[in-house]
Amino acid sequence: MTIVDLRSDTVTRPTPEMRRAMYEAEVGDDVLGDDPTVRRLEELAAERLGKEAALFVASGTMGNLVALLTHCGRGDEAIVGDRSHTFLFEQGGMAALGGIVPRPLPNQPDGTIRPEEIVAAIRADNVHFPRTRLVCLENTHNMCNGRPLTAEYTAQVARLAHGHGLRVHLDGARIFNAAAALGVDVRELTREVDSVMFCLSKGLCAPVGSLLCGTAAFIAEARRARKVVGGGMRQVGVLAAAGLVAVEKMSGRLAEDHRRAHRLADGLAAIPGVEVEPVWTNILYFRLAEGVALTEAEMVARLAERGVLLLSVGPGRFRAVTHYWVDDAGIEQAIAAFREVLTAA
Ligand code: TLP
Repeated sequence: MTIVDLRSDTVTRPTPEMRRAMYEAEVGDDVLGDDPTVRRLEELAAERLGKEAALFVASGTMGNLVALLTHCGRGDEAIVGDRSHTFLFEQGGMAALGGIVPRPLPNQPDGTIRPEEIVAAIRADNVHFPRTRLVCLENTHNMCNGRPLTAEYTAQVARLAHGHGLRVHLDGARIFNAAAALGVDVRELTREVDSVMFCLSKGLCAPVGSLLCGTAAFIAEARRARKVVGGGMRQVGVLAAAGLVAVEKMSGRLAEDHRRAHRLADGLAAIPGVEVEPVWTNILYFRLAEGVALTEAEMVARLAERGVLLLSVGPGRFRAVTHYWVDDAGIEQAIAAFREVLTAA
């Protein structure tokens, strides 16, 4: 039976071309600055994201943490969306490891934070208050239906933040999905932000790694922060080699995953008992209608028996994510499996 793994785009395995590149990678000690493959990847990432420099890190979580540690000192405050990955799913690392105070503001359903709420949250200079240093945005917004933030919104937030002496960090784990969905060059989405992290290991299929991009001075400091969290890696060109293929070959094909997510949404919407939420990129959330006599665990298990894997993400709610290793036949298999499971229920 073919397995259609829709749990996340993080399940993507490296392509054969990546494995060959990994095997053949030229390597050196990257902490000493000697790994030519890592250097090439960092240069390529900086160039593609429109920034001066970039830093290869082990994961998206590490990239966001290193960015926070570099922008903020202990006791500083960072404005974050209350549904952002950084706030919800990174163990509060900014606070636990960096002494940085998260200031969560409501994420609107479209993934934005209202500019006026950002301005209102900025602390006055007062001995009682932490100092507001940073605004964090997320594009695409995972928990807000994978919705892309527009270049205009990002620029608006950056300008108002800069006007108040704050910096802006962008969790761009899926920034190439945002660019594909909006039909813009990725640089349009990153131009005004001070730092951006993007992941190689999600829709781009690399096995490991993320890049943090910003000014040369910021990246030099971030290199120190990466070292203190144990992220200084040695002959890591074996991983960067896959990352080069990811950026060069995989970043341009994501619209295909979006098309399949829409097809899956249309297929599921036609099945009684399924309530599909809007789809913007490769992330699809849906609910089971009231009256469907299946627990979340039963639903996941019955689909798994039919080779279809997805995640339950709350009462009656599920997430399915399309990616390189799910083709058109996989989408049809998933729709057929849903129909069977829900007809039997
Ligand atoms: N997201 C994962 C899970 O952690 C939820 C997923 O399956 O979607 N920023 C965003 C927006 C993310 O979605 C993720 C991972 C990260 C950061 C963290 O990346 P990693 O897993 O590489 O630390």
